[in-house]
Amino acid sequence: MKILLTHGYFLCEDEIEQKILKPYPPLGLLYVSAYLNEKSITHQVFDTTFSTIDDWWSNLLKEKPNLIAFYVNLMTKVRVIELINRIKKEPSLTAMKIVLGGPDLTYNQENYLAAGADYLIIGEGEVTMLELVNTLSDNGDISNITGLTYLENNSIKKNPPRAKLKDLDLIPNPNRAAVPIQKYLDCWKNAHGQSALNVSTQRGCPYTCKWCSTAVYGQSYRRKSPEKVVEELLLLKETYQPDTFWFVDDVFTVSHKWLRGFNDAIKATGLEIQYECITRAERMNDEVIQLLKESGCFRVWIGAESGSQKIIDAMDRRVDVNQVRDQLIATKKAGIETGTFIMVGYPGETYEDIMLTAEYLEKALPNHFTITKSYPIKGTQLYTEIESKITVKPDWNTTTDRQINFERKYSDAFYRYAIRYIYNRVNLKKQQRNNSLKIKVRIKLFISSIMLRILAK
Ligand code: B12
Ligand code: SF4
Repeated sequence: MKILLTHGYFLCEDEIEQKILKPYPPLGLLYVSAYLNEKSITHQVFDTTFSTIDDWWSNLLKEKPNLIAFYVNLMTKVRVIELINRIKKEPSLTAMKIVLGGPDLTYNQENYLAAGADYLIIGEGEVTMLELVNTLSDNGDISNITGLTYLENNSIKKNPPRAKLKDLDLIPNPNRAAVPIQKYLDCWKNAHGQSALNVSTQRGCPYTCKWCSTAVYGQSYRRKSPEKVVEELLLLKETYQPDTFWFVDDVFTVSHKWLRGFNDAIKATGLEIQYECITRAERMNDEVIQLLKESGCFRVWIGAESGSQKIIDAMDRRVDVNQVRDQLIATKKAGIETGTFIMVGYPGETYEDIMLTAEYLEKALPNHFTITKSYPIKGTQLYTEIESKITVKPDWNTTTDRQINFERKYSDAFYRYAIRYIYNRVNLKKQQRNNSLKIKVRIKLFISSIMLRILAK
């Protein structure tokens, strides 16, 4: 059977990312590819990131695989569905089977099948994909493949869930050789002076933040051994020489024991790296900061999402805002760059909560922060909570969950100004600290503050 693995992310079509220019190879897809390779399943990988849709299409018509498998997430859904439609309309591709995998499937299975997919791989993809390919090749019975959903006589057949992989050390490293890694590194280097490569050491997260999707790994926590991770890093250094690494793990410092082991393994091999990671404040302390620094961490993102404890609690984030602030300050003091994430427009959030968020950021003064207007991802607890209050739910096939809107306390304009206001307040504080106060920021803050007060009424 001729198999093609691909995804639907085209950098040339993403105007926002063209400004950010921080692309990463599709790790999940490359894990699946590595596993198929290990089991001697011949296949092709077509990485769309630096390609055009025309090139992708030409390759498809040339190769005419029997089975095409896409990675799909909330954002790439729209493009993947367009590509599926195109395949369905092409007479020479009618026999081709379409498989989907990735985080957006679990809670949208009916929609993806209605959009033309033949098979959905729910959860971790490695073993399910292998079993599907083998079973289809042998004309076998797919009803025994756990983790698989498909249509049978026009009704949906959801096989029982796939058991989670127990030992991550046993799965092969992502098949990075299948994608043009150098293009990713060059893109980073040209735009930022430093290249970066993504690495995963952990699967699952034991926490319960209501807006976060746990569709693939559930509330689990599994990890590669520190030695295996260091082995992968050494190989990547040797093969690609990236300047930095980004650990895509949900909570990098969740296990202090693991972190000590990681630090020891790095020292034992003499590996020198610089890396960036994400974690939670209550999994930080002075020892952790020291371990991060020693092992090469140059930037850590610690999320609070809000400066108001009331909103943090409403999110079930399970962290104390003062602890987040203190850990951001302590980490920066130790010489590690800090970053944090902010969300506005969460249900229950008021003007006063937004003021608390601005105050919290002024005190914590992270080097970087992002602000998002909260949106409900299907399958999350937030989605369930706001479902009856949805005001805008555009056509599923052509829009993403980011475009779903729900009844909030204030208008859309209020949240736009809230975002500007928070940025302006933090910028002003930073300028005050650096004695480089610019009148422009004061004016911007004044305007956004007045607008916010008017719109809050
Ligand atoms: C790194 C990351 C990013 C990076 C992506 C870089 C890259 N190219 O990898 C950046 C920062 C760009 C990013 C952006 C966004 N992200 Co993001 N991201 C992640 C994160 C933290 C790790 C992804 C990862 O590498 N995981 C490790 C791999 C091994 O896991 P995996 O991809 O799930 O793969 C497994 C299965 O899904 C399956 N599988 C995967 N691919 C395939 C392919 C086939 C053919 C098959 C059969 C199976 C299969 O098998 C794999 C191995 O078992 C995840 C959370 C997480 N912990 O996974 C969120 C996550 C994927 N992101 C999410 C979101 C919402 C976004 C954004 C929409 C955020 C935003 N507001 O802009 C954007 C979308 C960007 C885009 N255009 O696609 C959500 C997706 C929810 C959903 N329903 O789709 C997640 C799950 C976060 C969350 N917990 O809510 N993200
Ligand atoms: S936001 Fe982070 S800590 Fe919370 S559940 Fe998601 S991955 Fe876990």
